[in-house]
Amino acid sequence: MKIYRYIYSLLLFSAVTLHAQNKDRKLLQYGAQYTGKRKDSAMAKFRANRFGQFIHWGLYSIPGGVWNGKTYNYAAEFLKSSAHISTSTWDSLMYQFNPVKFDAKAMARMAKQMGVKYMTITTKHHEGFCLWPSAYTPFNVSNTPFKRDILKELVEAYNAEGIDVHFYYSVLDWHHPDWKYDIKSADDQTQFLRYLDFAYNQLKELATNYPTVKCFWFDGTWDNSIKKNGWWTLAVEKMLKQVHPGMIVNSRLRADDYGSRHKDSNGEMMGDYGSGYERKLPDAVKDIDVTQTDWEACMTIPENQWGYHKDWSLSYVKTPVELIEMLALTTSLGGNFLLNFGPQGDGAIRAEEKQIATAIGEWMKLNGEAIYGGDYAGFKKQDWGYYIKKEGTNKVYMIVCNQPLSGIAKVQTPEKVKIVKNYLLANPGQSLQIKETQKNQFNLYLPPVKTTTPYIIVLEVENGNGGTGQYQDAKT
Ligand code: H76
Repeated sequence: MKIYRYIYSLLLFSAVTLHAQNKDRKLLQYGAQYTGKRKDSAMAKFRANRFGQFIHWGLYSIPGGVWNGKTYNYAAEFLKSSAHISTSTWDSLMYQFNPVKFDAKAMARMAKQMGVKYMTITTKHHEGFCLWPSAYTPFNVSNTPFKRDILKELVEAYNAEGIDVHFYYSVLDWHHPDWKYDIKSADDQTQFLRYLDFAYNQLKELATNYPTVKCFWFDGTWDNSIKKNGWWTLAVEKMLKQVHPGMIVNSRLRADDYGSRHKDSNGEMMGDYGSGYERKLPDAVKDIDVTQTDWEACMTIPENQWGYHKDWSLSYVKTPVELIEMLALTTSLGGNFLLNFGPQGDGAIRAEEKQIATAIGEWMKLNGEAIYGGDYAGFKKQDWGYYIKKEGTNKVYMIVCNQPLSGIAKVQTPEKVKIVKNYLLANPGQSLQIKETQKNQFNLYLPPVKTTTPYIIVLEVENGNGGTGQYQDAKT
């Protein structure tokens, strides 16, 4: 009898909470289109790629943060704003745009060597200048001394190296006369609708004329004007997916009926992956909820420079090992890591970026198998570094970033996970001694380190009880 009453009260309780949830749920026309992660092959490829190269290149690459002899220690692609330069003066930079050292094939080779599987290029940044010969504005590369379709050359060169290409597109546009930051009258909306039409046409043009593009990375969508026109963001998502089934868009594109961004008013992520982590990463202990959706973090090498800035000594510049650790952390939480490069105004890649690319590439060559197709492993985070589970295998990689002075790496296995084998990725013949210390807890005895970059221990796991079970939890 008791059990029936229990079941009955459970049913009653869940019926009541369900009802309450439904009542609180807002009916949305422009909210999330689905929940959870996409399961199709295009998204699986995006996810398995894990490591990408961001490229910021535009007219801002010419002054490189310096205007009339004065250096502005602010993001170089924001120089127009930080140095208070008029739109007509800024726009006339296009007549100086002649990147004679631009070599798409060399850039793609560098990216390949670095180990990225995709590249995201700024087709148009906030300044409004287009790297492709758009039919919708003369403010594009075909009207510069250089004339060539830079976007096409990049897409072809990267695709030839087997690297996917994604397009960054800024909705915010400092050049277009119909762009508005807010809508305060019917006239404002009429004007802004002209802008939205323009941007929609450009996006359709990009998706159609560069049909291998896999993903659109939207930016500059945070103003009230967009929040009040959430319908447009869904229209764009739908149009791009109509042009190419499998197309991927970031959450930053989207606003819903109430102006809620990234996540709709019911808390569901919009678009196909979260793109809120910019120049910062989640906390590997506190923020594991990021693993519930696909996501990507984008990162600069200096503190806050995306476009080329002449003087990197003005801010902290990350080392290759710091960047590798960021890549490992991101992968361990089921995210993608997009590392930014800012080519010079003449099209060359600065020496610092080349060195960083080389160093990361050397590491990726030996250790990349833990990154590609890597995912959240469900193990408790330990101080020595990060766990990465390899999709479709029985392997869990331990990326050791901090060598413990004890010489011991602690491992706590999740329920029903049994370690059957361990070895160094760099030397599969070498297994480490492992000792069970408590229930589901183990010590791995580490080799003395000779390396100055993170190294990897591979665990082969199977379903089963983690330990011998001889240790009981204390009763307290
Ligand atoms: C603020 C801002 C923009 N978002 C980054 C991805 C860069 O494009 C930066 O200019």
